Amino acid sequence: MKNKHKRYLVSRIGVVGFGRTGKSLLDFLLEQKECEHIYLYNDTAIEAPEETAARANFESRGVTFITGVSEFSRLEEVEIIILSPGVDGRKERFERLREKGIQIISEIEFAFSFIEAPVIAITGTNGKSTTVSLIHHFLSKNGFNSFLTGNIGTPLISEVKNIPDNAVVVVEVSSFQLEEIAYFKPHIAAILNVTPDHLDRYKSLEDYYMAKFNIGKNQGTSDYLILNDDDPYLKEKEKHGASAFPGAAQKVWFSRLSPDLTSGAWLEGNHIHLRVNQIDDVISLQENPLRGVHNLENLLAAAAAARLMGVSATGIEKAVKDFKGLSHRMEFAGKIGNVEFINDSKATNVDAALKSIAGIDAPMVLILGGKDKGGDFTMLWQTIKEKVDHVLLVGAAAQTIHRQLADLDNGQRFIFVPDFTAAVAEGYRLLEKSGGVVLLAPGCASFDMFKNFEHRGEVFKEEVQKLKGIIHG
Ligand code: UMA
Repeated sequence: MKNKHKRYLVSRIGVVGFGRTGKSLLDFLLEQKECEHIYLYNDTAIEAPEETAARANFESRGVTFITGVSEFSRLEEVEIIILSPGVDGRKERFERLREKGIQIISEIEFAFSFIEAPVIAITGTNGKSTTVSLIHHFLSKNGFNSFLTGNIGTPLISEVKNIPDNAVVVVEVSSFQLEEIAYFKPHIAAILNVTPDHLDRYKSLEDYYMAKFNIGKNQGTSDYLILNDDDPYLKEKEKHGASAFPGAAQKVWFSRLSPDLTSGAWLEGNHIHLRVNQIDDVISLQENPLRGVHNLENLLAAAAAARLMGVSATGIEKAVKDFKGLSHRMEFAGKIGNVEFINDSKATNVDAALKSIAGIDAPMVLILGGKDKGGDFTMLWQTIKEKVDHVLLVGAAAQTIHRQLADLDNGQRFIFVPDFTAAVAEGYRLLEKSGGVVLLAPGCASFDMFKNFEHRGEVFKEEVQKLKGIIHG
């Protein structure tokens, strides 16, 4: 085992959070002989039947469970703590542990210490999952042994032992995962965009954006950082010169709107023009299956990353054609008569909802609401006014959204609905005569009513199918 692999293997190690990440970390740590005492801390009790079974299994393998905030100080017994992304390591309680000399790292930092293969890491407020999936598809279709992991759903640590040195690791990283990194160093990184999100966790937008900028902080001059030239914040930062972005990577800019970039990736009509390392390539998007302008940005970033990794332009062009879009991202959820239902449950913040709405040109009913993350819904007003006939408000944030938006329109467009059964039925009723699109682009997290955004999207699709059954008998 190489030295860097040993960096975090200590005798007394703690994992915080008993979700997907925590469980994968425990599985991995139990196989490491250096880790003699493994602790799992979770703020809340572990009570759901499937969770208690998982806990019993880990306990039988030697893991010590500590649950409940009153027990937090027992983490003082460990040398290193690995955090799940949902756990905010910048809170005072973790500061106190740091003062006692305990090292606190994120799961991607830990997992990275075991990886020799090149890593492509993608962050950004929106578009991350589609972009990593595109890159993975471009690589896999062109003979690369690519692994797709991270925030998209599979913790990086769960793949580590399967990754040979000649593979390429494509990892979606969230700002949460980037908060506690020390050596994490992708060969190719991208910041797709930065717009307001997660303001329930961050003190300010700047604070949130800086967490994302961490992605490049360890990159050297032979690495690449792909950046969005159309993003006002990133563009403004660029004016600060070499110090604008942490790290020393070569910058590769992409743009959907400016055909006058002198290098990087940009759109020319229905083509992507790539100029990386002084080589020009053109990729046709004639058979691009992805809906929405935001997906053009994802394609530009993905094409640049794949090309930098050595995939040919022809190879990328061929792969674009048979890329299957992801579930819950502008996904076709069914059609009843002339009413089409689109599931964009992954639009969990205001900016993502804005882009979803902008991508549709038809009479529209929008389903908005869920768990508010401190979003500014007034940002939606202009687009709603131009494109949306009615807004159905659902979930815990319904009143907040109504307060922010209703004054602007005497409340005319807004209808409260109790659940998704009612939202689907009402959306259909409103568009039954004219035809159009019922768009689920909630602009909020899902945790008020659902397990996660996937669950919310599945329920939406089921409700559409149920209504279809009722109407068509
Ligand atoms: N917990 C605590 N204390 C806290 C917070 C959580 O004890 O302060 C416990 C919870 O009780 C629970 C566990 O931690 O038992 C959950 O941990 P987690 O929230 O980190 O969830 P995981 O299941 O490990 O999933 C995480 C990511 N979740 C979050 O970032 C919130 C998943 O991203 C990711 O797919 C997964 O790791 C694998 O890498 C989801 C997400 O919503 C999709 N991400 C955000 C986004 O995309 O906007 C960043």
